[in-house]
Amino acid sequence: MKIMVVGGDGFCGWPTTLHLARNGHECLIVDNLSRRRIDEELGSNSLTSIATLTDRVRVAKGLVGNISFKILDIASEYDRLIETIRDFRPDAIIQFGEQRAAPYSMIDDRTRRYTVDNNITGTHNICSAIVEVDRNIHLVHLGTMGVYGYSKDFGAIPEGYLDIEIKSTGKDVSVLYPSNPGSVYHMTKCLDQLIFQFYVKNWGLRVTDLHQGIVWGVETDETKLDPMLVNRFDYDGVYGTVLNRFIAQAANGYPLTVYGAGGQSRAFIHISDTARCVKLAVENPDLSNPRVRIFNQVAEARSIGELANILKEKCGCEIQNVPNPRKELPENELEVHSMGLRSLGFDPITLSNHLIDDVHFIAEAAKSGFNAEKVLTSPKW
Ligand code: NAD
Ligand code: USQ
Repeated sequence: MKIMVVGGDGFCGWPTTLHLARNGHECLIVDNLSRRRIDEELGSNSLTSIATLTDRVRVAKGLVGNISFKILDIASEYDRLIETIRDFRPDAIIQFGEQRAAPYSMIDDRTRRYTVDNNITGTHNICSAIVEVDRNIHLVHLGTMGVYGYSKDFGAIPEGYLDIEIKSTGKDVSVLYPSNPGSVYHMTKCLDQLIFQFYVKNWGLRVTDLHQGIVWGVETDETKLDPMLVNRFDYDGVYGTVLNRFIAQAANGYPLTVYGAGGQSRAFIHISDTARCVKLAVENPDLSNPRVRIFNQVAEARSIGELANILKEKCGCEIQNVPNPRKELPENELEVHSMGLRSLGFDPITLSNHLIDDVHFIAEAAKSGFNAEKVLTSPKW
């Protein structure tokens, strides 16, 4: 298949592109390199030394498969976007290209507005361009578990739609799960859902929205093929996600920064499974589905305190409970359905000592890049 990967230079997009190309797909990465620029703006860095996109793609072409790239901002360069889709004629477009850090979206007025402008306009531009070029292009979008909130108020979290009975008519209906975002970033993913609903209803677009949990891990079978293919590894207080942060902290003798008492439960998935799940979704479009197809892309749910204790037992590190900079439930139960991807063959990797060792090894090897001053940098909201 011909696949356009928007955001293919990022943490999830890069290993996914490699995985698709290694499995015979022709991939075109579209990225505006904004994530690399935000590193400069925040004075933060990937723990691993990532190669330039030009170098990554050159090495990948020789070792992995058919990959090319184009530097393009999908939010502000609509004409170039539509021209690129016309020229490349993809069977599928994968949309990873959004500002994805909740803390970044809550720093100030500028980052709130940037996150909304970038994410909503970019995603809408893709939908609009598909209408003009070819409505059969399958759009696969990376959503988030955060669209649901993280409670069991409506029982276990279903895949996108909630079956309810309307009291006044006694009728059973299925509605989009009530959105409950916890940050401006998560709010943009809720708004994306409405864009998809309308484009599917009005123009019959084919859309799969993958509500992914927190991704952990760094390397995949493909990124390990050459040091130039290494994936980025964020550990700072704005872009680092919790388990990777804890592993980097453990490797550097920094106490694990549990926000509050650690009773928050979240869903997790390993980076290798991100790549596998996206490949399953792309290779299995559902032509007959009259509505947006929504899958929960998660392997397991764990509490933050539980994660910290697993690492404490393994590495003998200390745990430091710090005041929670976020407005979120101090504790919650979480149960998530994920039959959609499993029915396509997803067999999730779950947290294991072996895998933690893998990431810990990289965090140890990249120790010199760890800047302790960048750990507690989250804004408060
Ligand atoms: P990332 O920031 O590492 O990668 C995003 C990429 O998109 C970057 O390379 C960036 O330069 C590019 N980009 C952003 N705006 C763009 C624009 N307007 N035009 C072109 N390129 C643009 O993020 P990630 O961790 O790889 O996440 C990818 C997607 O997966 C995001 O949409 C995110 O919401 C979703 N997701 C991530 C996680 C996670 O734990 N990392 C979990 C759930 C969902
Ligand atoms: N947390 C800590 N200590 C830390 C960092 C975080 O206790 O040092 C806690 C937070 O308070 C939160 C949880 O860990 O309760 C998760 O935080 P996170 O930064 O790992 O994840 P989050 O902000 O939710 O965002 C990440 C990705 C985002 C994706 C989301 C999936 O950055 O792109 O959408 O995970 S989910 O959380 O399932 O909505």
